Amino acid sequence: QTVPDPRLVCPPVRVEDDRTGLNIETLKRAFLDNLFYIQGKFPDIATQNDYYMALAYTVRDRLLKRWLKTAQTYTEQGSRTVCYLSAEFLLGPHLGKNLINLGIYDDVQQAMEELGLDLETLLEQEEEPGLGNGGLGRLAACYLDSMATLEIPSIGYGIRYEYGIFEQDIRDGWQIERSDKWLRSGYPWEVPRPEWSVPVKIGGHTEQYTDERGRFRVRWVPHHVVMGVPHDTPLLGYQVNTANTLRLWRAEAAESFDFDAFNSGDYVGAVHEKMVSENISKVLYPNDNISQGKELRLLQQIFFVSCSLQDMIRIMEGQKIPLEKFHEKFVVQMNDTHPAIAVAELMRLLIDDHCMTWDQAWGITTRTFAYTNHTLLPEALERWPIALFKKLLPRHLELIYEINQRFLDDVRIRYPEQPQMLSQMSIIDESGERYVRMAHLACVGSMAINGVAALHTELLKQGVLHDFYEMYPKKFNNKTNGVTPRRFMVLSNPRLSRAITERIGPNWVKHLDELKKLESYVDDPNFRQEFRQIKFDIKQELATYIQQNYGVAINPNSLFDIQAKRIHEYKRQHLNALYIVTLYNRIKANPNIEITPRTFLFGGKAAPGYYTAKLIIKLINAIGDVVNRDPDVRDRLKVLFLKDYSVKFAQRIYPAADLSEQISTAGKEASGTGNMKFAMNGALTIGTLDGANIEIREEVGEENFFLFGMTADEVYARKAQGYNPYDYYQSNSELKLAIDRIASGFFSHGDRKLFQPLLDTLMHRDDYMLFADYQAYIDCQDYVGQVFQDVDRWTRMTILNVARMGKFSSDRAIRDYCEDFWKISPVPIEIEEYSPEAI
Ligand code: 7GP
Repeated sequence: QTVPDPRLVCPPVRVEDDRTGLNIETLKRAFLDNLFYIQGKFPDIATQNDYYMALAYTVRDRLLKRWLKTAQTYTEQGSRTVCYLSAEFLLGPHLGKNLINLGIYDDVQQAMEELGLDLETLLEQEEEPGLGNGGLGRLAACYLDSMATLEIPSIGYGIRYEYGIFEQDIRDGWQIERSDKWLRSGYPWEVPRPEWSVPVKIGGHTEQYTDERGRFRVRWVPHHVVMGVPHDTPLLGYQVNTANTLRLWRAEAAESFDFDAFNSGDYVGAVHEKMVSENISKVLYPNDNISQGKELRLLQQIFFVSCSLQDMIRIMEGQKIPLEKFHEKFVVQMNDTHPAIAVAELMRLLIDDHCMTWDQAWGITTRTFAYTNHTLLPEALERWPIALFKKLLPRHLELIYEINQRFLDDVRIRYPEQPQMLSQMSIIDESGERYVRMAHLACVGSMAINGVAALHTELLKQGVLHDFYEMYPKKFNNKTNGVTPRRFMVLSNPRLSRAITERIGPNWVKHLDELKKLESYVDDPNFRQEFRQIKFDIKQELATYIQQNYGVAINPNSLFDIQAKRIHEYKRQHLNALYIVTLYNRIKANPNIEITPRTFLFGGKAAPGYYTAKLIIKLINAIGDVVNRDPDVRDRLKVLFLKDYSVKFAQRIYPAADLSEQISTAGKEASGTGNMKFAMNGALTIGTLDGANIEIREEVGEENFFLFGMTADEVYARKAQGYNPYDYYQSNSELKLAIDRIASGFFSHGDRKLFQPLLDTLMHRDDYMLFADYQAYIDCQDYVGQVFQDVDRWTRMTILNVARMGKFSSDRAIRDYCEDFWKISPVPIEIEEYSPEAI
């Protein structure tokens, strides 16, 4: 260890009060200072966005002291660190969350008020970085929040897409997409770090050579090089000093690379190269649970993975830790297979760039990585054509062949009499056109493999990853997902949170199990009344919003029945729609029928290329257009599709729900996380035995959960018997009526063709078995309607749901990962209390 130059040892950080102070006067002064010196505006000409930016910078200043102290502590201690590799981080807005985590929400609200500004309006200004599609990306964001809160050293690594998930508009009932320009008005939360840029090689060929010590080596001569520029965002934990880093890579051209073309006068050619390089981080692929197999997507994967692994090596060099200890310094969690190329890339870095032997490199690699699987859907399993792989990543393909050969030798020893195991387990799919199977690479290269809910992990072991489970049973484990109560309760539902804290104190925010204490208030009439009132007020606010934005009047006393998630056939938004049509049919048959008034709300995006999902959106809107204005309905039913669902909007939706729709075909939804967010906010769930629904029901009690439908086993059994949806259509009169009404053109201005593709699929294939579950769903929904009338019973059920959601905090999930295989413990960050007088 060399002794650092004493002149360069950082003295204790001393910055003036305006950058760190947390009292109201200081906050106001700092805010006005930032308005002047950063936004360059005086109040007369400042926009709401200027005010938002001035406030964001004020808050960012207060994060920086904690962020730098965190980085300094980790560096000094050489702390073991989790690197969370994810192609998506769906963060949502930062400002409100940072105010909560700093503990200054109320003071800032007052400071703004004293300046004549409204905090809510400023919070609304923030454009969220929509750098994810749905569950997988949002889970990554919840986990980063929990890791910071639990003081776990961690770095999130991903891609800084210039365009995140598209903005959704609805025109004539159809989804239309608009590009998301989240960076347009400036993004105050990040710090670019060009000095830590790294080169990433693409294409070309490999050459063998013998080095000066006579060793056999391989050199990769790339076709070109792209630079990755890190952009860092601090992520502060809740009421701790820990602020960890999210490091997102932006692709840039390696400037010096095409000097030849430039000098020979081909300026346009040189600029073209630059454009092609920058394309890599241009746009997020808008697919959830679907792999499209596009070249640019593979480029995105190698790009962020290579940047991140090189960055880890740089960090080790900076801390003077020898590279042999890579797996002691870092554990690298792969969020699905999007980063699975990391297994080959780390091998390449260790062998080609750092001269390790194969065995040494493989020993490190297989102690470093862990793989989380997020889906069983075959269309989401990533495979890359060999030809594409060879064109972009010739060296990685060689390494994968070698990994595979050694792996298949093990398989042969293990199963000498079963040659079919070789083709089944091979990393290379050779059944037709040849592919690299990324899940197989991830399994072979990882020390741990997990699913995201108990059922999902079991199904992985029995199904897609069965052979790997047999071979490496100890690698497999379950980590049921969780969500952060800071964003999805404290921030999004301040009134409920306050009511809870008044009864059981504030500790539940960090120890969600303490919500259990609410159970003793379940019979307290005051608490019940307050609980109901909070829900009512929030529903009324949403009703006002809907009136203003959609011109539809909804009744805040009606049952708010909400399905908010990506649109997907397996999630069965159209089963929900069939219930609506069924209720409508009953009203048309008997306008005086007794029914519980309901407001059906939908939200969610369809992948732009997923035609059926888009048709489901059109169907919901078409039904709404008719039902909402039919006088026979007498406002007892309202149906609305709320456009452009986002994290920000989700925060408004969860607190307003009475009923949460979690109705996927059993065995298809790996976990679900919206199910948790709804229940924490006092919605009851109608759901199948799928994903985490099963565990939610176990926790809240079966009497407090509306269960219906086939189990995963029954789904498989029915399919095996030969499932004929048409039989259900013919034998179930309400189902037939509902389908026939849609087919008749009743909801489509007489157009009988419009929904035919959707109805044909249902009647003749029905892959997701809506018809088989239809009657059970209808009966369960009718029962929900009855229970809702019994206000006391309903309230009791909702309180018990909230009280029993402790398990579903992402803090619990992160603690499980830490104890089970991350083997990381908290590193508290000490900050000497700053006092202005001390200067
Ligand atoms: C999702 C699963 O569909 C959802 O059930 C789960 O809660 C969530 O991950 C978090 O674990 N999967 C995706 O978003 C996805 O795109 C394919 O998976 C890779």
